[in-house]
Amino acid sequence: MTISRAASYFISTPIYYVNSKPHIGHLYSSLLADTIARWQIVKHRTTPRIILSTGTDEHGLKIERAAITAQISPLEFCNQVSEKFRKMFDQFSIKYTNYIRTTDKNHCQAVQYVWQELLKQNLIYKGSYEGCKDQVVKDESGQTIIKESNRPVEWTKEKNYMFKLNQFYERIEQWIQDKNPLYPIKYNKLALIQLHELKKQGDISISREAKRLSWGIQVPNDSSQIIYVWIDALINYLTVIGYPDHISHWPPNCQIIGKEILRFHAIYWPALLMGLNLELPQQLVVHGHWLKDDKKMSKSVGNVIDPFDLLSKLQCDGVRYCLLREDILSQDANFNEYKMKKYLNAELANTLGNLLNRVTSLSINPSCIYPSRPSSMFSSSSTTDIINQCINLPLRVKTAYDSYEFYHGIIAIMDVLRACNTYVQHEQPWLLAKSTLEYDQQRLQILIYLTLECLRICGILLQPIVPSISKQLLDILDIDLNKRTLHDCHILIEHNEKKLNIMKNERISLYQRLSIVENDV
Ligand code: ME8
Repeated sequence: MTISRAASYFISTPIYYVNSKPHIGHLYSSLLADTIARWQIVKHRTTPRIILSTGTDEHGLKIERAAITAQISPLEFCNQVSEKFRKMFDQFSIKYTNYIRTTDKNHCQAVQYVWQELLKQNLIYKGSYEGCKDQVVKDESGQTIIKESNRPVEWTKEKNYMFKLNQFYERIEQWIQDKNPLYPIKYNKLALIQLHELKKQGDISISREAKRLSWGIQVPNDSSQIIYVWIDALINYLTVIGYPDHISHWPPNCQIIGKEILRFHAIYWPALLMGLNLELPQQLVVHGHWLKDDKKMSKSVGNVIDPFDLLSKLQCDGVRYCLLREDILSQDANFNEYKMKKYLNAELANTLGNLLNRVTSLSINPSCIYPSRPSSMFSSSSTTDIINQCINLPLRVKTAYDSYEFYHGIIAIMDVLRACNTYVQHEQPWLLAKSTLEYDQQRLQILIYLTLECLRICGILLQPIVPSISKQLLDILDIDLNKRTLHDCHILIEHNEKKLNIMKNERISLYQRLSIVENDV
């Protein structure tokens, strides 16, 4: 096995169960990964090679049952739903480099290889599993029932293979304490609590009897057993980088997960990697849940928001903006379409769009020019303020984006754009344009130049969030493709006067205003 170490960045998302169609919760995890990956590109002078993996988790009883209900074969069922996920990612500009399906042949091989390796390390033994195969809840009378079907629980005892998780608890605890690999930081504490709970149970069962569950990957040399779906699923992160033959990048720089799968990623996953003598991920980024009316969005509750429906109303960049505009890392958040539309109107249309429209309008900038840097910059308090805000903005945004708090970055950008709108309003450029005084003309040039500089910087910093709107903006400003990085974000750059890529009289709409009504929720 070889591991190549070119300058690359590997980020993964969970792989999604295909027992239900995609909703915005799934979209969010992959969108977050895509935004982080795009930020790596904006942040670095030389573009790193990005590996962004996402995909679908296709084995297990739930999926077998869903296929029976749909009256098609499990594979046909998986093909159909997996394709919907892929389509969703494509339509929301999620630039994944690897789309993995756990039914892929190379994945099944990788899982069986891992099994053999763990056997060689003497980490797997035959034991028995006692418990319930389904997720259970208590009903109103206090009886334990199966969550999905509401049927009484059937407790089972069967022969299984066990994994020696016991051997790893201490090392995992050490890892969490020393490295704080989970972000937001509070999840390190939670992972330690979960670890202490699990420790009481000792080793874990990692196979199921094939007579109860046939839709899965068989244990090598034992056709009576199927590999536990979570072991199968976690190994996807190895399959995507070419394990076991040639690993193109290891360890992952960042792995995105929803908070409900913390235990699997903070405990089982590092244990497996330790068993394989592989390095542990550098960071696990955990996010909260999208709720609808204070309930977690999920198929079983029936309160899911359909991303395709939203796409037709808000467009790709509109949905991206709304989802990233909300703080969902440290907490859960309600999805509220009315609020989202208000953000879009107030920020993308009225603040960003409006500023560009003003500075390119016929009455202010009739020849549609991006002036060269004026030789003297009047140091009035308003110009100094805009210049200072633009100087400070890149670092503010970098700090926010580096901590995956994209909403903080967006707020900082909008603050500056709003301030710039106020500056324009205050300077009354439509009057300056009519004046014949040299002083007024200079002031107008400064205003146009500063406003376009401000838009250029904001456009660069918005690239990870709204890639197509920022591309449109930077193209209009005629910014070189290789001058769109964080390092190009300093204000007052020198360049020759140039024409904006916009026709006279053309109205620019970076984002169409949306009509909203009060009860449109
Ligand atoms: O757990 N809000 O798959 P899954 C935010 N196959 N994110 C949400 C969400 C919500 N309401 N609902 C789902 C599985 N997600 C396993 C994972 S990984 C090796 C195997 C996101 O289809 C969130 O990232 O239930 C969550 O962890 C993931 O989808 C779970 O998707």
